[in-house]
Amino acid sequence: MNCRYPFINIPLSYPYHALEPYIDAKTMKIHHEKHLQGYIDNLNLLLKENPILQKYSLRELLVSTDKIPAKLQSSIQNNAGGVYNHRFFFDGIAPANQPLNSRKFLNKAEQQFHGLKEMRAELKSAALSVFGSGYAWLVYEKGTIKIITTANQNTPVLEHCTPLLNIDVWEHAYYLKHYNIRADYLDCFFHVINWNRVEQRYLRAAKPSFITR
Ligand code: MN3
Repeated sequence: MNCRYPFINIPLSYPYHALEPYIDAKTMKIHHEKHLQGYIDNLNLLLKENPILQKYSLRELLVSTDKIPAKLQSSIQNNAGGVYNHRFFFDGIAPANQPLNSRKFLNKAEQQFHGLKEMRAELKSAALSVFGSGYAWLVYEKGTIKIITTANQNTPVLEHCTPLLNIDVWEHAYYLKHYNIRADYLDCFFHVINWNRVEQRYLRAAKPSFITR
């Protein structure tokens, strides 16, 4: 994984049309080749102009805000956040109906939210509650799965929790297919969650020896 300057746009592990009919190929292509690419280009430019920051990984740029000069903090947050959030997003989805290898995460979620339907409803209502642009997330923190939201390209507080899944609710993620109807996009999104990836992230985070990094 390319996690240091210069950042490159890694090809997705599936073709753009692979998530049809739930997410259309055109939306996927523009999202990956224009939106994510834009954040990568802006981040590279920022680091080119500020070589002192080139030694930091993507994660360090987001977590070690004390090392970032005050005047650069919001541009770094927006652009490093845009790269992190989008890579995480594209890696958390996959063609529908993938066989699930293990159900440890889903069993935990079922137990915690009194059912998967309930977890999904809560996640959907969190995603609908994001005013303007942002993300809804499943995160793991201190033994618990939580649902949170972030605005713009903000990331969860990575020192304290491990992200398991994010839903991009910027309009560019769904406007071509669903126009302004975010709820319809969310119903489609639930078909393309890569539960095996969520499971891997969860198992890694839930290991007693796991240290967030
Ligand atoms: Mn996006």
